[in-house]
Amino acid sequence: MLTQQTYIMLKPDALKRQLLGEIITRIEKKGYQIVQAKLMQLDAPIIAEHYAHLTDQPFYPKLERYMLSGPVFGMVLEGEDVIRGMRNMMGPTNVFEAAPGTIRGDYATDVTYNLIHGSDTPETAEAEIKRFFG
Ligand code: RTP
Repeated sequence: MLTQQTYIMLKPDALKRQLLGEIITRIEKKGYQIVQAKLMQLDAPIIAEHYAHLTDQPFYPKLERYMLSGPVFGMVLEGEDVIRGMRNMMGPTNVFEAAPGTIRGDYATDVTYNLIHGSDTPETAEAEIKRFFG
């Protein structure tokens, strides 16, 4: 048993496309618990902190515009091996590699506008939960 927590963020396109309920239903049906959740409008500094590993990438301005384009829905999920489990449910960043049945594979058609973020390691999960929930 490896009960852990992860930070999941439904990005602005998920809210604009009214996919919040659909994605949350999948998470609940899988068996993960939502232990914290809130709607947030991010600003440029917190986006730069969250995507610090990408700020020098040519696509960063597009990523920043996307993340500023509307509210996001942040959640802390708890469950057994939930970090890996959610990354599997999300599918890879590149939507063209995301298999049907994954969230990105079923609903996203673009590498940037890919609906959802999930922590990739226990260390980033801890930092991200602290960043967005204090
Ligand atoms: P996330 O942090 O959002 O879960 O995404 P990830 O780990 O799957 O991927 P990462 O490489 O950290 O990229 C973060 C987000 O940047 C956008 N992106 N655009 N080539 C591009 O235009 C490009 N590459 C990445 C995506 O929104 C990605 O989720």
